[in-house]
Amino acid sequence: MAVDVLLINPWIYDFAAYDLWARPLGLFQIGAKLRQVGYQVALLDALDPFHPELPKPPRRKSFGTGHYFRQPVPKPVFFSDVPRRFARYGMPAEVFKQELKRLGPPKVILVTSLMTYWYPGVVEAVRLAKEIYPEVPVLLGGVYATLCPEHARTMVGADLVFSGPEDKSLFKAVQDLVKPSGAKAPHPYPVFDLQTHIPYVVIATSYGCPFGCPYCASKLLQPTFRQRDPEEVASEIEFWHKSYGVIDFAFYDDALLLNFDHHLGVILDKILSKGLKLRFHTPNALHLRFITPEVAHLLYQAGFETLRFGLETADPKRRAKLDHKVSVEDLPRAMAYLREAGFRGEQLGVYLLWGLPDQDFEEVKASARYVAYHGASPYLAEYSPIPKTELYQEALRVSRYPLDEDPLFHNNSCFPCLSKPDWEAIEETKRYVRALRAEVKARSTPRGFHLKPRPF
Ligand code: B12
Ligand code: SF4
Repeated sequence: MAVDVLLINPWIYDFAAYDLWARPLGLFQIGAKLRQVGYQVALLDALDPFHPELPKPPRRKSFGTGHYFRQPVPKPVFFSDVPRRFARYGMPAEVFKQELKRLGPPKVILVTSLMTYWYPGVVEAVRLAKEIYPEVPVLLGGVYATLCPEHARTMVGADLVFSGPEDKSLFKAVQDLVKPSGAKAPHPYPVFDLQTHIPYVVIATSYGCPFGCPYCASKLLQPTFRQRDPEEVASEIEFWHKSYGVIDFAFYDDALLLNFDHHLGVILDKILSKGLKLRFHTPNALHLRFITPEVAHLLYQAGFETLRFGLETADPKRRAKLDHKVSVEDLPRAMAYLREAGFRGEQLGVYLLWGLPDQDFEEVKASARYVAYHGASPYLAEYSPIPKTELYQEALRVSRYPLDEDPLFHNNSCFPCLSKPDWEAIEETKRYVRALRAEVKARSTPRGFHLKPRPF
């Protein structure tokens, strides 16, 4: 049957990229809704690590994560001061073109976008789609299209650009362009089954976040916080497990633990009562303040394998300016409960932001040491300045790049907010934090962990 709607997930152009439970959930949800009303939907995932035509299969790691296929590409000239190689992650362009042809001309193409600085992959995907099917309308949406709509309208070459959470206007636009062929949807869930292989499934049990951290775009992307019906989420998880044998599930929520007793608690009770043996991961950070002994126990029982929390910094002065979602005292308490419940230190990661305006690496190391002292594994997350967020004005002031001129400058790996990055010191700080993680792993016991915190 001819395809009505083709969904495209574009390439990533970056210094580094890793499939850490990364799937284009928004696009897959739209595909599900279109299938529900009778559209025949197909997927072309440029990042597909399992595509049979890849010249070399990328290495895969535990719990469904792994590498993408990667081809070195010239580094944008203004990154000449960044001593790292640049690459395109995903299938070779030839394979992408073959796939476009194999799937046949669709009636409409929907392209998603994620990080603002990954837009070159979006431009390329739209260009190739237009080259092969010049008559087919291309619609663009997603995070980049929402955060940088003017840039997307001028640079990408899509026929229509949608900003914000997918809304009725998308479905109206699709309906105006093509009538559903009447195909029957196999199920109502995001279209993970259109992939070559399903290594894991990602789930959002809620949208948005009630907190308003100055560096974060959550409110711009989803202005109101909304939680889904827990029964419906549990059924979705059960469906993927029973129908496709999926074991690993990653949550994409910005505030997964909020209202725990009436939300995630209910979902996990359902999973346990059905006797499902699953593994859960939270690559997007959880809130330390919501960890109680009961929460920790239920997370452990239900099979949470990888937990990540947001602390951002342990430095009191910066915390006062930067972060109100947790207090620094939440860390020891939460870690004690989690360890008591049975988690090991290497399962408990705590994100620390670095590369912030006017931040030095000693502060970063001291925060990492504070985290390790309490038996958790510190993970460094480089700051990416996002337009229209509160901290962006400060980023504009300190950045060595004209941030407003090109979203490429939002790339976290180039440390855009350092006026003169000391790359040696950056590598040394990374090594320092890696060594702390190794120590946490080596010395992790249920009773705790003993490292002397360095005073601030
Ligand atoms: C899950 C997630 C991740 C995952 C990976 C996700 C993936 N698919 O690859 C992980 C945890 C790995 C990750 C990593 C990072 N992330 Co992240 N991540 C998110 C998060 C929380 C959710 C994205 C999501 O899937 N949402 C759910 C779906 C349903 O929404 P959606 O895709 O936007 O789709 C909706 C609409 O956009 C629209 N839509 C989507 N596609 C289309 C297509 C069409 C045609 C239409 C009409 C509409 C449409 O409809 C959907 C339904 O409403 C967002 C924050 C957020 N709240 O969105 C940050 C976010 C995207 N991440 C961000 C950042 C900073 C990062 C990191 C740099 C963090 C760090 N410092 O390490 C890394 C970078 C990774 C890298 N370099 O490889 C920033 C963006 C930065 C930027 N400049 O763009 C965000 C916005 C968070 C923030 N701080 O504000 N991330
Ligand atoms: S708590 Fe997390 S998701 Fe919510 S605003 Fe802060 S950083 Fe963003």
